Amino acid sequence: MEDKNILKAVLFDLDGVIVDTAKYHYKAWKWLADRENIYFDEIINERLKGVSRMASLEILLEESDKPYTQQEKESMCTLKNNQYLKMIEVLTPEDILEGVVDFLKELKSNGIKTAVCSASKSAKYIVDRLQLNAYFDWIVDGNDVTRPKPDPEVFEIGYTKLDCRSQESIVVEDAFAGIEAAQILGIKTVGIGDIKNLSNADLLFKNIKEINLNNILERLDFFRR
Ligand code: B16
Ligand code: MG
Repeated sequence: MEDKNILKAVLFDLDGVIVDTAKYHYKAWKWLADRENIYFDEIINERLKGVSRMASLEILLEESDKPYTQQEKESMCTLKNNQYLKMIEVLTPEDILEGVVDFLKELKSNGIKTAVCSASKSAKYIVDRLQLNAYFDWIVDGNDVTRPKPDPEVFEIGYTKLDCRSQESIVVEDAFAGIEAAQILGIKTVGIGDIKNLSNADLLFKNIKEINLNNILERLDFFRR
């Protein structure tokens, strides 16, 4: 029997899906923007979700007329990241978003592999702080990829490391750029968040608490093993 409709892998974005580090990214970028006298708000911040640190800075600098050298941009990224790293020192397993552990347990007990596929260079550190290592078969982070989302590289590495194919996988994402990346590979997508930011997702939930295998498999055209 052709098994292409059997779900074998779930690829999770990290920030905004497993843990709300997005709020710390926002605070750290806002701190940098204020320091440089650049206008920055939550609407602009939405475009930063899922994209790399340097690509985020480039978006933030669209509001500035001042030309910055590459070296200045790199030190701005370092300054922002240092702020961010200080903020995430406080993360504990209590910060795991509600519903995440239940869903991960359900996937494990159904023999479905899992990976974190994050643009963040701090993804491994964050998974450690959340004590979630045992639930993931692989972690792909911002150090493993050369091209940021919406390039699909991070997800391509993810399903390959899990020994699966794109059509046997789904992606769970909170960012428009991440959904776009998955769809380039033909991976079905589950968006977490608001329709106004995630109109491109195949299925959409307000939060991960609402997800379980029953309410995604059939709607994404997968069969149980
Ligand atoms: P860092 P994700 C992404 O993580 C964030 O959503 C995005 O806002 C951030 O710029 C990017 O990681 C890089 O993070 O500066 O820590 O390397 O959503 O792909 O898990
Ligand atoms: Mg995210």
